[in-house]
Amino acid sequence: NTMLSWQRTVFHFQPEKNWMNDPNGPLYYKGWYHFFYQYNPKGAVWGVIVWGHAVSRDLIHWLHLPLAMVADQWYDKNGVWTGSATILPDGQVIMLYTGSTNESVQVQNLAYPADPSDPLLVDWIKYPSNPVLFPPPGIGTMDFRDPTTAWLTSEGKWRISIGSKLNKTGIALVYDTNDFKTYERVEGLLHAVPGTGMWECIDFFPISIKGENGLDTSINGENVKHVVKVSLDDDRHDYYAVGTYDEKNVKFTPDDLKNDVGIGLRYDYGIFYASKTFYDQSKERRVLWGWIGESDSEYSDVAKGWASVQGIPRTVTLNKKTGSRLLQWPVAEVESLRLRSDEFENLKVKPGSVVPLEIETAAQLDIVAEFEIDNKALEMTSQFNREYECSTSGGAAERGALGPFGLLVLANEDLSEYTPTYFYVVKGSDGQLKTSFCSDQSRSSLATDVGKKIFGSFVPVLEDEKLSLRILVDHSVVESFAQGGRTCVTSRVYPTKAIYGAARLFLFNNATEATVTASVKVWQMNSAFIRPFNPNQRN
Ligand code: DQQ
Repeated sequence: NTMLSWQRTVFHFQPEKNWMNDPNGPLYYKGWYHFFYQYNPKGAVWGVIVWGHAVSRDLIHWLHLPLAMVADQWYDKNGVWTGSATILPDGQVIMLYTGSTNESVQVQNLAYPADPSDPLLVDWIKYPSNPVLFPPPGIGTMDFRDPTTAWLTSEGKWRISIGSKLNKTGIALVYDTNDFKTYERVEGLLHAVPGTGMWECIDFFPISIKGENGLDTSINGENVKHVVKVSLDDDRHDYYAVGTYDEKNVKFTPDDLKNDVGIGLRYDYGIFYASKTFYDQSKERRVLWGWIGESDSEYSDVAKGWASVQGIPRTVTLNKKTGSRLLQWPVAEVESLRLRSDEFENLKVKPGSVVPLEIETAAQLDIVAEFEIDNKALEMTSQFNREYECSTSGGAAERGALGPFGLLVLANEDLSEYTPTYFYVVKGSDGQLKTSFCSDQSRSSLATDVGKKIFGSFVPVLEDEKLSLRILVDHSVVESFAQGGRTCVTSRVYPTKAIYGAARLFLFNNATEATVTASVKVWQMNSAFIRPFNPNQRN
């Protein structure tokens, strides 16, 4: 259906057609990045899921390969569900995934490459004695899924975690194994948080306190903290906490027990789910993949013949300046898509104004911007004793003394469609400034069957820091990062007029008191030409 073809992205990963969901088993092998994903080859809605597969040299330019695994065994007849890769010290690749059996029981299965000498890992073998794990006593047969990448214990065993729930408590079960074929349940739970419900797609990884480099999943010890991420089935968001992993007691303890309630920070305050990291040994970094679903109607998905994209892979580091929080940033390779750029320096944007930025087109952009509020307004503005919340606010239309201001992306000429991504600053009753970073979908489309929520959250801003943001715009995806990636917000928007050459970009300031000074650099982005692999290209 060409009617909706402008919604297709050009540099975010997506299959040629049909439904996609979770990222699966990402890894780097013999010069290639591998990406597997939950895929329904039969249509644009979730169904009997198999594993799609693509490869890339740089995490951006992808080539589609044949399906890696299909639902052809009794133990995965209802779906080859989410799983993770482990690379053993000798280079062997182990894949563990959840199968939904012919009776919809969730079991764990083992698979491995048929030909380890093939850098493309085209063919996969399912271990003949699958399943390797059944739901343990006391655990619901449909509450046992998504094995993590394995990490080594100091005894030299491999350890994995699997998500589940006990009543309303989300839990991370733990198993040890020597050979990935037989497993031993480890007493206790890696982590558990009452009231959070089923934990999907657990991710567990070490993070360096000092360095900027990522760490292999098995690293532990001094100068290392750990991250637990869970995907909450009940509210469809990914939450994490930074904390300490006590190997002996098989226990993760979050640093911030008070504010985090165990697992309170979100990777992304917009649409981003079932995410998973991997350690990229070629560039010594930890890279995060996350599924960006649709927020239009299922009817539209079927009409356009596809659903979902993946976020641009993000490097993940510990935010040294703000403590137990992560920084996420699009992998540097995405910058290879930058074409021509336009720069706008020190523009004064007055309260209540909209300033067009004259650039070629605005449907495929990488935007970097900085904002400063004038000092007089900061001093004069009165204190506020209410917390500002992006999601319950009036969005970009709600005016305060010191916000909102930012950019209108995917806007059309007469502003009947636009998606504001912005800061909103309030002076608290203690005189301190508090900054929120939001993305407002409420006027993003004239269509009526699409999500129009306002997303966002608080972003820590240190003294003397300017407000800074980065936005990747790709037709129907807007991925936004504030303060170097302390707070991230991803939107799906479905403009009907602000498309292709008609899409425009504006600065706006809807504050009542503050003039802001803005500097913006905008790149036109090339397509990543994601396409099927041509065997003649092999080498
Ligand atoms: N998606 C998979 C499950 C996982 C869920 C099924 C999360 O393994 O729990 O497609 O989106």
